[in-house]
Amino acid sequence: MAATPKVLVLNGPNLNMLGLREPAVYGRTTLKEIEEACVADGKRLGLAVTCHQSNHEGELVTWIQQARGTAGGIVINPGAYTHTSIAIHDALAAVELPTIEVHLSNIHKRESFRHLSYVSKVATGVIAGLGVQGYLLALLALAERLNPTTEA
Ligand code: CA2
Repeated sequence: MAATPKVLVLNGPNLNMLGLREPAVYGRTTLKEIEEACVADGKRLGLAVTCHQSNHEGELVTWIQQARGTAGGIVINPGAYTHTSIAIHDALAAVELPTIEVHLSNIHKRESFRHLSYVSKVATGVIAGLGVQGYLLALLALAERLNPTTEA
């Protein structure tokens, strides 16, 4: 039997505040609930999901680098680093893993400084504006690539 592919779910700065502040923009679901849903859905889709959150750019870069050779794909919501981080762009480009960029909010409907994403330039796909469902759709997209027999 083939080994279960590993997927890394990364969340960037301030996403640890989910469910605690600004529910009108980011919803009422906490990061812990999102991570639990990712692990459970991952299992259903035949993926071993590991989740991390950091408020530090370098820590996110290290996790991306470590995914090389250990994970089959990455789901990342880089938070505000989406719009600023060439370091995260470069790390994702270097590991060459299928990567789905997720945003809870539709960044294109918001302030113009959120319209540019450095991460989109190296992501396999981008999901924005679907809230928590975005993470689960991202896992489905990776499952179809990593376990070709997967069905929604
Ligand atoms: O829509 C998204 O998922 C974002 O990545 C969220 C980032 C924002 O900078 C991006 O432009 C779009 C911000 C995350 C902040 O999360 C908070 C959650 C609760 C309370 C305050 C901030």
